[in-house]
Amino acid sequence: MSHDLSKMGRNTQAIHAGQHVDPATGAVAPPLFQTSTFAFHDCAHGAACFAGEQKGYIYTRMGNPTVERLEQAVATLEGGYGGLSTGSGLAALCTSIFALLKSGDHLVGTSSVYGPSRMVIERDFSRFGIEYDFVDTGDLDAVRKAMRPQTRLVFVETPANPTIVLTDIEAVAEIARQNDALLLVDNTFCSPLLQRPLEKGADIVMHSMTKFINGHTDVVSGMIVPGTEALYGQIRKVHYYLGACMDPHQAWLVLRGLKTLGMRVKACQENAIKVAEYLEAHPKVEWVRYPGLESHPQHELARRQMDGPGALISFEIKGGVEAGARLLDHVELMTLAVSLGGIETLIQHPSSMTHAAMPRESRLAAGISDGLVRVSVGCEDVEDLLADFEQAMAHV
Ligand code: LCS
Repeated sequence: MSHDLSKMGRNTQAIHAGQHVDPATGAVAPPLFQTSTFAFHDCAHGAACFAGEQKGYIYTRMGNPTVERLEQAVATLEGGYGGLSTGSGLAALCTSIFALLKSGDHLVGTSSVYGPSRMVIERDFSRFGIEYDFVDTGDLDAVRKAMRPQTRLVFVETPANPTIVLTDIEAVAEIARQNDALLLVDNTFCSPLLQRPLEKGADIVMHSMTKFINGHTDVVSGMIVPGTEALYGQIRKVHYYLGACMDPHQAWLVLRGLKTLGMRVKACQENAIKVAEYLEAHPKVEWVRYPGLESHPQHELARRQMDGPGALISFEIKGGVEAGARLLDHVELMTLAVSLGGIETLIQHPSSMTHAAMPRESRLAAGISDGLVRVSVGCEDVEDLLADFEQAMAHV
């Protein structure tokens, strides 16, 4: 093959990166190697594979051809050195932290991240002596102030779940570099179609591929994409042993979803812009937070850093929690469910659902108000979504 996919468009990459016609059969779709182990030709071959002297598959936790296709595809889309797939997005985060930090190290994180991502650091990694501060990483002074001599990792989610606060990746990468710390960006809300943190100076990108990359609400999965060979090697060593690996069938399904990432992101984003405008103009809505609206305080940063405002919107209904619950209890086409980034529109209430495990005080300090409602806009016909909002709003 003479073409260089790294120089091609994102849609082309989503369809072709990591893919090739199967040499044994000519199959165009990726073969599913649903096997836990691989036979060696003889003892010498087995020993050479284990010694790393010969390329060969050994055991699926250590590598599998179907999983590798997905790793190559996402790494190409992110412009990274390689991909390390995991059984979930949280496994991608935990594997990264486990590989990069040690007792006594300090982590600075975005205060409004997916609730369990924060809880696992505060509650569990802290048991191993890892210290942390969660701050509004959209405020660069807050990031600078939180840095300590022991800070080795800055963990940013942008746009943040569920506040849709943005973090300037380039600026935070510089702060991290000056402190000899690494920058890990959770790119789940954007997917590589809309944001490529490694190009902006991040060291590692992670995804919950449960969301946009798979896109069909039928798989839980994650991916780590280190920017350099050294970081890839450091995390891969831990990835082998931690056991947070991906099953080949998961990978096969995500490969299938990934091919339509470009058109899905485009379609749900077009819908989201209209839904955000509808909500902003609605007399029963207190406020709307969406990077595509001029009212977003970081609208300019969104234009600079992202290739589009995405499909996640947060808003609050006048009357707070009770009024919001009336809206959520009356949606018909939209589904009251957690998760995001799928083809169907999902709507949920973070303070009683995705972020319920966070103490109320930290939640409020992170900007997650009691009445905040989050919607992940899907690919339905937008008129039908607006009609559903209109009928549900009538109950508020
Ligand atoms: N990172 C972000 C930004 C997420 O939104 C999630 C899950 C994760 C990581 C964890 O990924 P998982 O292990 O679930 O694949 N976010 C969810 C949410 O907002 N609702 O339900 C799950």
